[in-house]
Amino acid sequence: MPLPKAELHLHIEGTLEPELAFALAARNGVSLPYADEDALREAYRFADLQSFLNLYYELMAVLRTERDFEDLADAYLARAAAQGVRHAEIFFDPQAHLARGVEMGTVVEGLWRALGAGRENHGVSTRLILCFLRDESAESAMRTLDAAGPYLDRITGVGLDSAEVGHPPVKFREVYEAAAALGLRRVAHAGEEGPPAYVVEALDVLGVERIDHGLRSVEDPALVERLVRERVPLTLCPLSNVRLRTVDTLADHPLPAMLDAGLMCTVNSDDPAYFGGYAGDNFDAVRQALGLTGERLRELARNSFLASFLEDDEELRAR
Ligand code: ES4
Ligand code: ZN
Repeated sequence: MPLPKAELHLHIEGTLEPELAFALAARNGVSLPYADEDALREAYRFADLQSFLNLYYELMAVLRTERDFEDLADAYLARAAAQGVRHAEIFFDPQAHLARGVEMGTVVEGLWRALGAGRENHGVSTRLILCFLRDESAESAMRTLDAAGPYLDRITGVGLDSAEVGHPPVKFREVYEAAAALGLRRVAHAGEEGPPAYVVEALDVLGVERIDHGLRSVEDPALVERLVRERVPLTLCPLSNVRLRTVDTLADHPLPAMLDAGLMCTVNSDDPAYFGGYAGDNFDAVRQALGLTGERLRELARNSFLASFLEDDEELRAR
């Protein structure tokens, strides 16, 4: 039995497996510039975050209808459940779809059909987190938040993702203020490729409750001390860090040192179809490469529920 866990850093578009990508391409009459699934898999060699993002956005072309988003989310929930995921807080990137003429309603309603049945069909509870693309303008982010107005009963929070360097959190101050005023929870990617100062800014300017990645926080001892003191959860993604060359090998990952320092770390999959594994695969990989003890692995699983947006009673039931 895999360890029960919550997944807190998961881009639903990053769960698009090659098989489903080709099936949806056929269903929608979209042509992909890859001969077959193996040829597509060959493209999964990334030099950095941007080289991954280029493919990630390109493959989204196959996602067109509510049913496509439903099938995508249902496939994810099945795989996650098989690896012990009991609760998933799921990112989606509406701007990437709006830009292709796919409406907010198509995305949210489609995802919701799968997520609404997720507890019954897969034993997984879920939350949805709308992410703004930080390499787009703050005005575009604000328009996106407006477009989400009719669906706010289905959206728990907002996040910030895509190309990090050169797009500091402060760019989105007003959008995050507006999101907070709407009662939305706030998270942001920071310190993946960007400097520790972006982590500080996400906390101080955007008022986030969790930091997605936050890996480069380790370069700033004062920041580490603060994150420990304030018990700010970090949603780490070890296999992602290897594939995007943020760390050289898994054996070099600072996770053990971060846990020893008292940081509230969680282990997540980010874009599992692209990075070689789902939540359980990430747990297995760090256990093997870093020799984490059973106690450490249970701490990571416990942290995942504590850092989730579940209410206390729901959290205890999910565990
Ligand atoms: C992402 Cl790994 C990662 N980093 C930033 N933005 C993203 N969007 C999807 N995956
Ligand atoms: Zn991410």
